[in-house]
Amino acid sequence: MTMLSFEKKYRVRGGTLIGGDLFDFWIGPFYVGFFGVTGMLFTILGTALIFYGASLGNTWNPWQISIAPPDLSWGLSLAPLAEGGLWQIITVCAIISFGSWALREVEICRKLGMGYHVPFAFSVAIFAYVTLVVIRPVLMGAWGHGFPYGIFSHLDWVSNVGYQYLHFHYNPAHMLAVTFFFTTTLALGLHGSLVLSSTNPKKGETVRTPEHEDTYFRDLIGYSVGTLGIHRVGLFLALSAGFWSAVCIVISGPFWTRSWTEWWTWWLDLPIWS
Ligand code: 07D
Ligand code: 07D
Ligand code: U10
Repeated sequence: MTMLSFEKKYRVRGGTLIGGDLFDFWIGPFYVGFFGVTGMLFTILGTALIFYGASLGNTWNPWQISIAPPDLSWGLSLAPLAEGGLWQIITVCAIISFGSWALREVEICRKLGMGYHVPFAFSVAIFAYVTLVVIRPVLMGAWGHGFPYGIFSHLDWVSNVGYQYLHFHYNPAHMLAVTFFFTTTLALGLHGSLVLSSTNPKKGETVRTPEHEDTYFRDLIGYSVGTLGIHRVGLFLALSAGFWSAVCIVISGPFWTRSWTEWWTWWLDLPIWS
């Protein structure tokens, strides 16, 4: 079935979570839905507020624009717009937009009768973001612990927060997250190259079967996880990377305030050494 006739067959009403038939239509290639409308509204509002915040600042250089969270002295209260209030409203807009995007994904899954794997996966990214700008600041008692919205300023935040704990590489959850990120790229590198090597042959040669793919890895490392299995492994690795990232930052401050190098003294304190 060509793509267009497939879309005609499946672009029918139903499966919405909210709003019934109200926004159950497509604009060009995009499914709209109730959450397409909320997503669009809050994206436009959030972006407009970033532009407003930029207009209050002293640069229009896109690399340097930055919307900072309130000063720590504001604690968990609402700050005036120009002193971090904008950051607070933009954060709310961002959370509603990302949430709407995830729920629009859910509605598309329901329409197509598919599993909810994609929205579940995106929810892990949203969880990491919410950990940075809501959960950790609330646990530490001030919105000022969130990161600023700017291309370079958010890098400064990561570096500064890293050095507050002297050596962020010694954070054990950061180690796990980094290892999962690296392993994800290894897995995608192996998967992409294996699939292309068997299904994209030179002119005149035949496409190889999944048995070829299985046998390749049996010959090489003695085991093949299988053609479905590699997608489970990939999803697990990628989501673990995001999950342990959220853990590594939420424990820094709320649960560990000293240098991460010091955390490892538990090893020297083990009774077996004495
Ligand atoms: C390729 C999908 C497309 C998405 C893109 C991002 C915007 C922001 C807004 C000026 C993989 C679109 C960007 C809409 C413009 C304003 C106000 C996804 C792909 C192309 N970061 N970060 C980047 C975000 C955090 C860190 C780039 C967002 C944390 C480091 C881009 C968030 C920490 C480096 C960007 C976020 C952190 C970057 C490329 C949210 C820890 C880089 C991103 C909402 C996670 C790299 C100049 C990319 C860079 C980079 C966006 C959060 C660290 C601007 C939207 C606070 C160390 N980040 N980031 O490709 O070049 O992602 O920075 O949480 O080195 Mg960041
Ligand atoms: C938060 C993004 C969510 C995005 C969403 C979607 C739009 C729409 C529209 C394109 C989580 C947004 C969508 C805006 C766009 C269109 C149309 C993803 C998020 C919801 N670190 N470190 C991490 C490494 C060091 C430090 C994570 C490596 C130093 C701090 C990851 C190295 C110090 C924090 C990671 C390294 C330090 C981190 C980031 C190497 C600094 C965090 C990935 C090789 C001196 C952050 C939750 C992530 C974190 C984090 C990797 C070095 C500090 C594991 C590989 C030693 C303070 N670091 N790091 O979290 O855990 O993605 O955040 O040196 O806060 Mg680190
Ligand atoms: C995978 C795969 C696989 C495939 C695949 C893929 C994974 C094996 C079969 C997919 C992978 C790829 C294609 C590879 C490339 C992808 C990446 C590298 C990932 C990164 C992606 C990007 C950088 C692209 C990002 C682009 C995005 C997010 C699209 C942007 C579009 C929008 C923002 C529009 C969204 C639409 C919405 C929300 C609804 C519809 C709305 C409109 C059309 C606009 C009009 C709005 C309305 C009508 C709503 C009303 C609005 C109101 C009321 C607002 C009013 C405003 C006021 C100001 C009042 O495994 O298989 O192959 O392909």
